[in-house]
Order: sequence, then structure tokens, then C-alpha cells
Amino acid sequence: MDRKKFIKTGALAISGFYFLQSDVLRAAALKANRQTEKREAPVLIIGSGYGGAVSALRLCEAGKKVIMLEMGLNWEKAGIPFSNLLKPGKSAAWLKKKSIAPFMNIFSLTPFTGTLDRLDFDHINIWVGRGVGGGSLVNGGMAVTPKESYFREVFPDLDAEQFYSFYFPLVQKELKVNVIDEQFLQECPYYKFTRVGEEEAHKAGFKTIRVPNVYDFKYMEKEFRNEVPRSALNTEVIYGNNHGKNSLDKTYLRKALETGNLEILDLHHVQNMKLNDDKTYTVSAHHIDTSGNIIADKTFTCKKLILAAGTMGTLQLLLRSNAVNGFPLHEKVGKNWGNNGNFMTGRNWVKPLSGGTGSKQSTIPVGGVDNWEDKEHPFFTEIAPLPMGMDVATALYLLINRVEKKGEVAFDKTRDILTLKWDESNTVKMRENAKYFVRKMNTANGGTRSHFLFNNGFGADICYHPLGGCVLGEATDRYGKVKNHDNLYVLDGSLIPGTIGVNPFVTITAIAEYCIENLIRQNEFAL
Ligand code: FAE
Repeated sequence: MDRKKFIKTGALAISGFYFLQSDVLRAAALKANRQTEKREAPVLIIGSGYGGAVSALRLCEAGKKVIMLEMGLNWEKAGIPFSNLLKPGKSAAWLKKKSIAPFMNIFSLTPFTGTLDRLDFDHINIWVGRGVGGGSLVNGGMAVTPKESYFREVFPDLDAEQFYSFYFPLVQKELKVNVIDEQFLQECPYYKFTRVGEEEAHKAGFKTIRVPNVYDFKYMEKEFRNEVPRSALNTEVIYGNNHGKNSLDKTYLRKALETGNLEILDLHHVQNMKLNDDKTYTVSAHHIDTSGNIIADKTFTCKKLILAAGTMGTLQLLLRSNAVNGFPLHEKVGKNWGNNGNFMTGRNWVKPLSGGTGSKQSTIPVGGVDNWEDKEHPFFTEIAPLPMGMDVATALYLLINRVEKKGEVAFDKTRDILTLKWDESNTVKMRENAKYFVRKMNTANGGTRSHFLFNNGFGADICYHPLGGCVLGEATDRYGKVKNHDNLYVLDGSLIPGTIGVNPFVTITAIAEYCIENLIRQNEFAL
């Protein structure tokens, strides 16, 4: 090594050593200053997404005092604005150094407890929401009621008539579901992608449907007229919406807080649960700051525990607690998991000579292709926006298929991670459907398979809708009480056996309403 190189390497090594030392010292200082706190709670809910929010409201209305632990931030309380797709900021990712959208991750970030997280497995990446409101903060707001025939097939033991006459209408009202005005849709330049998508689908012989949403379309019309601040028309969606979207913090959670019976503790990341001899639970959580540093170790002892941490969160808590302290588990926990048939695809060269799919796009999808009744190729697909700030003549689709082969979730104790038995064999039929759809669309309209967005045109590994693993009536009783337990309940997407045929939050909310109503009626929460 020459002298110059020696000095350079030595200097780097020394500065590296000091950096390392200062990191180690900072971590040690933080640990030494960490506070500990113990609390008692009659009813504890983990997670503030759909299942958690419904449970909180109905229990609070019934006069129960509820504490809710949420690992993500309370954005409204923090007063930090959400960032948009073209300028990702604090809200863009959960403690990551780079943006984590499904594509175009060219943005560097300072790690912050953002709203969107991605869980990476060998053959599938799963996106989830973090923050008070869970997935409702980051999702596209598509509020779709499943087809009754498929609901009956997926849940043969539920009273479908009661769901379609009572629970689905109830949640549509509570979630503030509405439909875009047809004239606005036809005239608004921000919906060219939907108009082109529908026109092309019709030309290819497909049936399209209008998709309801929780985004307030009257607000959107005002946005368009520049009467109010823009949100959906300003590329806000998967990193949160500053306006317009009726996320759970504006619906169920707000109502629950108004009862005075709910306390929400944000930035509380639950690590594991322990079953005590008197059948109560001790829940251990890290209270973190917005950089992810642990500032306090907290334990909560509760009589009744509701897991609503979302499919992956709930499975992580159950399986990890079992690995760490022998938490009792039923053999069906982790089984019957699915990606709701999620399969992304797209097309390039869509109407390149007539303005493509539009340079301006609303982030809120309102159209879909319904091919569910086709025996050979049953699927539903969302005509998704791609608001990139310029016309890229590209159409994006999120297909929802049947899940013919289910997956399985387990826990690897040595690596301390969840594992997922899921590979290309689980998505064979989904790929066939996507190929069929894209080929038919291209034959009728021109265009190519989208190599621009995906490797070879297909995103088999993109999942927004993880479902199952703690299935109603299998790992739980018929109302979500976990088998082998007296005081533990699961109320979230993990109750749905891996598939529901449409975007799932309306169903998750309805099932949670049904379960909590019956649990309260059975005096499960009489303390
Ligand atoms: P979820 O909403 O995920 O809430 C779980 C909460 O628990 C989260 O806030 C977590 O931070 C929290 N949590 C997890 N682990 C812990 C822990 N250890 N300690 C403390 N807190 C914890 O659960 N669905 C639709 O129906 N329509 C759509 O348009 C749509 N678009 C989507 C777009 C994107 C980008 C994504 C990611 C999802 C989308 N979904 C959509 C799916 C939907 O948001 C999801 O199915 C529901 O949010 C799941 O509801 P859960 O109540 O199961």
C-alpha cells in the first residue's frame, strides 16, 4: 500500500471507529435512560386499523374503558403534514432510508415513523399502513362490497342475508362511502385514465363497474375548482391524504374518542404477550420516538385482549409470543393465508398519439373491470391511477383473483422473523388471468405488456391485501375468540381465509362489527 493510500485508509478506519463508538455510546445512553412503566387496563386493543377501530367504538359505546396501542404515529395530534407521491417526506416510509412504493423508488429519506411499511419475504412483498388509522391512512379508499355468491362460498357458516341487509349497509354508512358523480368523471381531466381504461375494456369485450370510495367526492369537485386545498388531485394517497379522505381517524376512531372511554397510545410497538396464571395477559411494548429509538419499556396487564394488528401484525404477535414464552396457540394459527389474489400488471403505449392516460391523474380509483363470472378467467381488476406528473401512456391494473393454493405463516425463532410459505406455484392461475387480460386489451386497443413498470410485465410479488392465518371458525370460535384462550380475541383481516374477491376493508369492517356485537351480547366483556 503506498503512503497516500495508507493515510487515507487509516483516516477512514479511525473515523469509522469513532462513528461506531458514538453510535454504540448513544445506544447505551438511550438504554440507560429508558424508563419503565407498568399499567393495568381492563380492555386492551393492539392496532388501530379497521378491526381495532370498530372494536373500540362498540366497546366504548357499551361503557367499557379501552386502551389502544398503536405502533405508528398519531398524525393528527403530531400536526405533521402527509407528503405526496412526487415529493416523499416524513410520512413516506416506516423507518427507511429510501422510498418503498411498488416502483420508482428513487427518493432518499431520513428514517421516520412514516405511514407506509413494506414487509419483504422471499417471493412476495407486503405493504401495510402504520399510524393511528392503520391501513386507512395509506389505502386507495376503494370501498367494495364482495359479491354475495363469493361471500357465501368463503364464509359458508355466516348468515349472508344478515350481512347484506344489515352489516354491509352499516359499515358503508360509518365509513362514509360515496360514489363519484358521473358527469364530473366524464369531464374531469384527472379521470382520463379511468375513461380510457373503461373505453378500452369495453372494446376488448369486458364489463366495467363503478367503484365506491371513502374519499369525499364533493370535496374533490371543490379541489378541482380550486376552492379548497388539493389532496387527491395533488398526488396524495399512499403516504397519507391531508384532505378529502375519510380515514378511520375521521370516522370510527373519532366517534370512539368522543365517548371519553378510549385512550390511544401511539408509537407503542408491542413486542409480545404472555398468558398469566389468572388468565389475564401481560403485554410488553416499546414506546419509541419518531426516529425509532426506544424511549420506554412498558408493560400492560389486561383482563381482555383484542389483537387487531392487521393480518401480518397479529400473526407476528401470536407466533412470536409462542416462540418466546410458550404462548398457547391453536394448530390452525398461521394456516389458510392468502394474498387475496393480488396480481399487478400494466400496459405501455396506451393511446400514445392522443394524450395517453393523461398527465394529470387523481389518486383515487373509481373504475374496475368485472370478469368474475367468467368460469375460465375469473378476476376483478381495479383501473388504477399512475400519477407521475407527466403522461407516460401507461395503464396500471391491480387484479384480484381467487386463491386456489393457500399459503402458510410461521415463525423462525433463530432469526426472529415471520416466514411465509408462498412462491410462484401459489400465483400460477393469477398469472394466467393477467396474461389473458393484457393480451385481450392489447389485441383490441394496441399497447404492450408493461416492461416499464414490472419485470416481464407482471408484478406477482406485490401484495396490498394480506388476509387469513387466524381464520374465523378455524383458529377462533365463530365470533373471533381465539381457541385455547378465555380472554383473547382476534378482530382484523386475519379472520378472512386468504381471499374475498374484492378490495377487503369493507368486509373486514363488517366482520368486526358482527363479531364485536355478538361478543358484547354474550357478555364476554362483562368485567
Ligand atoms: P390494519 O388496517 O393493517 O391495521 C393494523 C394496525 O396495527 C396498523 O396501524 C399497525 O401499525 C398496527 N400494528 C401492527 N403491529 C403492531 C404492534 N406490534 N404493536 C402495535 N401496533 C401494531 O389492519 N383495501 C381496500 O379495501 N380498498 C383499497 O382501496 C385498498 N387500498 C390499499 C392500498 C395500499 C397501498 C395498501 C397497503 C392497502 C390497501 N388496502 C385496500 C388494504 C387495506 O388497507 C387493509 O386490508 C386493511 O387496512 C386491513 O385492516 P386491518 O384492520 O386488518
